[in-house]
Amino acid sequence: MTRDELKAEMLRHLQYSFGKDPAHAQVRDWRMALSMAVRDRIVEPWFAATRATYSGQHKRVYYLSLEFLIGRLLEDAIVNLGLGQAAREACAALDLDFEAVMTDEPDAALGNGGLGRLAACFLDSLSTLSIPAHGYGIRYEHGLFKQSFHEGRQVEQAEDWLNQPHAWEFERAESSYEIGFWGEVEEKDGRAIWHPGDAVLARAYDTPVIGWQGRWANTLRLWGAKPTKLFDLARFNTGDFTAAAQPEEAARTISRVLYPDDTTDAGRELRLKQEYFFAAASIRDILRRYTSEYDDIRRLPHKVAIQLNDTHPAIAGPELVRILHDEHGLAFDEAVQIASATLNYTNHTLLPEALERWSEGLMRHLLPRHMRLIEQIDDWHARTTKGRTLSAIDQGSVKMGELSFMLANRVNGVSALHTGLMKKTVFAELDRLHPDRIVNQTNGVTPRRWLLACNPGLSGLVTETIGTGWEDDLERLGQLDPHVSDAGFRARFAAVKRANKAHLSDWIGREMGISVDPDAMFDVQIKRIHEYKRQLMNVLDVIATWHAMRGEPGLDWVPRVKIFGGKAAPGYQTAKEIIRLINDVATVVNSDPAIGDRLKVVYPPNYNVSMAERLIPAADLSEQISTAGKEASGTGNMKFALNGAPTIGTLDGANVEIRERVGAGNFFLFGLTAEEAMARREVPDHAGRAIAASPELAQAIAHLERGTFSPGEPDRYRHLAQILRHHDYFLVCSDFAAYHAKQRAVDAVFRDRDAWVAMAARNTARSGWFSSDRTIRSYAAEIWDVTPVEVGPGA
Ligand code: 26Q
Repeated sequence: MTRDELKAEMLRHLQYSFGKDPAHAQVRDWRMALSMAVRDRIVEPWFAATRATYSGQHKRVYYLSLEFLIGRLLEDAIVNLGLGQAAREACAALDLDFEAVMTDEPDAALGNGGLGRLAACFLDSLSTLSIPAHGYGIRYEHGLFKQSFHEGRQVEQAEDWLNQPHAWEFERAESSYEIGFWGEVEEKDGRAIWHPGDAVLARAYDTPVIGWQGRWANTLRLWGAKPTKLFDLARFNTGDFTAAAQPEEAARTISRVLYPDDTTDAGRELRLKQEYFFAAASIRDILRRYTSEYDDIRRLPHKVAIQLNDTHPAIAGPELVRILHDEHGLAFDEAVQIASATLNYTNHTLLPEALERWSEGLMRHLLPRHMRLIEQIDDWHARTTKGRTLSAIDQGSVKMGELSFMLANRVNGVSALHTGLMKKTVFAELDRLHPDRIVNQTNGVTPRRWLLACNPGLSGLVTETIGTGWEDDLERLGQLDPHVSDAGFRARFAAVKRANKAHLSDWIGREMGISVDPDAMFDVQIKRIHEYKRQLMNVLDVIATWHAMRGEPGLDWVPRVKIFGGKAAPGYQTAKEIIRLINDVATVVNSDPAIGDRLKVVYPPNYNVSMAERLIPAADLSEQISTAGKEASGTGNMKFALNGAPTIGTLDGANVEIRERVGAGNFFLFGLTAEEAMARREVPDHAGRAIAASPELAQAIAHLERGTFSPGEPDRYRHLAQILRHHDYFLVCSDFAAYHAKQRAVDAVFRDRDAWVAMAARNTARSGWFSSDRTIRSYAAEIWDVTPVEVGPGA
């Protein structure tokens, strides 16, 4: 598509789709016009993919996830369709600021963090690999809350992405299912019939997901909740208008908000309703599609593979058994066998507080038929495995991890270390009973968004050096490796990073009013705020460094900009104290004349996917410092390495595999291993001993206790100090000295510019394996038993 064609299409949409005169159009109107012009190019490959899947009777993959953190979609579509240049030029010809048009789009923040972003990267790779697939989720009216800081404290505001025009979805009023809740189960002639007490409608909204070069498009189908009867006319006519609207309100509540909690027990009943609502609608839709094509329901696993993204959609298992047994009349054991040959489960965390459990009472009340089936599934498992000591029902609650495991063909972890720990800890007994069921699938990230689109400077250099083709064959980045010893290549690599940093410095100046030196080291930690991710250790290192700088202002310090980004779950008090501390430390450090430009702390509010796209290309150092054994994988770690930022990190999650691939000499390792961490927790007063052994740490904690960063309220950080001294489960104190020392090693390498650039470039050259295309190929071969559909040349 040429510039002129695209421009003409934009003008046509502006006029006929939106009824706007170009003379009066705002940025938003132009953004919509461009989006529609681009969207039109997706529809044909989308239809062609559907036709090819039907006519070839290909097996389909269904990815069920309560979160899809997809971010902005316009740039993604432009990049995948190869319309970058045409779009830039068309905007220029219309006298539009291309950047402004692109950044007008709100992020679709239908997720909390890693698990939701992984689902989005997987959709991109499934389309790129032309694997017939659907993502299924909820169309939340309000995505993840907006974060702002008031006097350093996190304040949450409702997010409102649907309030702005949205170009990418197609509402499918004809695809609606009635989803029941509550009620009774009637036994009749040996069969169970569930009579729900209440129901809502699940209505489909489809977003096409275009793959690389527009060869294939899959569908993300999100469910919105609607009332079964719109509105109580009788009540309305009596004048009780509020009561008349009540059924609609009640139903809509189900798809109103994303749970902003990625760890702890959250909003019981509504959360379970959400889970059943979307799982049941998805299962119904999958079976409708299957039965429209095939007669024999027993062959379901030959044509359908369902992936459960953590246990959040786990109730899909009992729902599938219910339909096969109660509605299709299959024997119970056969129904369970078919369901478990179709379903697979990915575990994303071993933290006990994040493993879902539902009270048996609530489950029986809300889903009476399902609760009985869960009991039967539990009995069936005991019967068929002799694993009688093991149960999915325990002390009045249903353990969704165990239930998902029992009903799965394959269960996977998300990094080698995490999968090993699954086998050793939470699922040890189930693994013994089913030794082939647990498999590892190390996470990956899409190189289209996380290199090509977000880092045009570096992707341009890559293409000039090794040619195109790496975008969907990322291992080809390995061909950069020999160029790293070429001083000319290193200089160009350094120039790209410098330009990205200058660009980010401008943004930080504009948005935050903080001036930072683009030649300083940009040291970045961006992720949800959580004790196990140890932002607290990072900020203690800032305090220690600041203290040392004040003591010896004459030393030749390596200038650093410490960048933080991330949200805390609204009910997670300790995480919120850590946020406040980072902001308080920033206030003191950034205005300290003794420090000047040598240390800055920058914490932009409302970290999201778009902000990650801005920060990662400009990073020098990637902070991946979780307590070993606690971060299942991490995916930010992969994005940084790919964009040429070496890691300072522990042997946790996928860090282990990153270090193996980029080479130990290009990774700053420190800290206890997962095994050592477990042993250390048993040592009496391990924190006290670590504090006594590290004057820097003792001094930093003393600053917290003295109120150095909270003048006027010296007690503000007492609680954090208490945790460090007496309840340091995440071993911040035990790892601090090693971390602080390793940061000085980082300084030393950074000082040697050439050595640093070589290390950074090797990170890019050796990160090809972390493409989500590799991950999806591996799921396809080892879990789903599907192969890519052959397609002709694309757009
Ligand atoms: C549980 C119960 C009740 C309500 C909510 C939840 C809940 C919600 C979200 C529990 C966990 C999550 C999200 C977890 C998550 O994002 N895990 C991350 O997954 C990534 C992809 O595999 C990994 O890279 C990260 O290591 C892991 O933390």
